[in-house]
Amino acid sequence: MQVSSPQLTQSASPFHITSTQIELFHQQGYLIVNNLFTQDQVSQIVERFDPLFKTQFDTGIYPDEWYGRPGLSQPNATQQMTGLWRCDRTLASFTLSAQIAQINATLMGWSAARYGLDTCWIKPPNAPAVYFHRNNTYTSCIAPPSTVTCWVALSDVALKTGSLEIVPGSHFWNCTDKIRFLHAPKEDYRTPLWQAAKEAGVESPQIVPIVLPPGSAVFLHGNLWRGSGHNPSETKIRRSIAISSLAGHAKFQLPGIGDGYIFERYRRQGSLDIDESYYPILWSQNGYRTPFLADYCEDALMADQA
Ligand SMILES: O=C(O)CCC(=O)C(=O)O
Repeated sequence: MQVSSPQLTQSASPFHITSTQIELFHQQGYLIVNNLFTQDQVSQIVERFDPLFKTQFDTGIYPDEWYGRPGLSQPNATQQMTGLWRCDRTLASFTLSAQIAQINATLMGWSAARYGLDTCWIKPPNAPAVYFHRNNTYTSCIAPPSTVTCWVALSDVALKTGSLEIVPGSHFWNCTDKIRFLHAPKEDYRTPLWQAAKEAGVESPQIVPIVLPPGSAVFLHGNLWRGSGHNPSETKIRRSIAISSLAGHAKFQLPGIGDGYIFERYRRQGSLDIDESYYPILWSQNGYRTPFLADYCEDALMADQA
């Protein structure tokens, strides 16, 4: 196993993605974009986490998935919450932003992108590892079973704070994965990666720790293998937010095909259409955006561009 540094890429405006960046994304399975959020925006997001994990939901709606509850979980447990936009309109103004959906769609060559998942990851000092996995494994009840994630650092992210780790090029691997409970594995958190590499005939996968300052982002192909190590810091909390899109034209697979323990909650009986009330279209080449969004929240990043 080798560990090396990721290739940095720069763009004039973080929201303008060049053809070179798209090419790099397809070759490597990831793309780093610096300064996607301002420090003020990072603070606006981070301020919302404490009330959420204390069960104070702005909209009164509970999240889809929720780990690391103060008073209930181990104090060093990784805090993860998914389905943030339904709980909190400030977070929704970022996670439903057309700007991020446009980058996600552009990298994937989609003419539109809809909401997929929005998740915060908060790793307190001494937080345990997160199993290596592929995000597309969690999307297999959707056609195409394809997602792309904008993972934004909300604190300094580095090996010494339990960095996100990725394996460049692993989005091409012909291998299997299965849905797992990702938190605090008893075995080596890289075990699923070693198994996948073996299946794919890759002898020595190159693991790259992502190093980012707050506000900078890495875009991840849904088939790219990723995980994160334990946070060895005694004082520093590592925080991020992951904003994933599905293709605008995505549908459900026929019932019984694939898995999606969150998506399946929102399947309409008798239809393969994905309901825009739960999975709104956030950006389209033709300008369409699901109408209710205009009343639900601002677009925090659009306002910044104006
Ligand atoms: O931030 C982490 O520690 C894990 C994130 C992750 O695995 C993901 O976004 O898929």
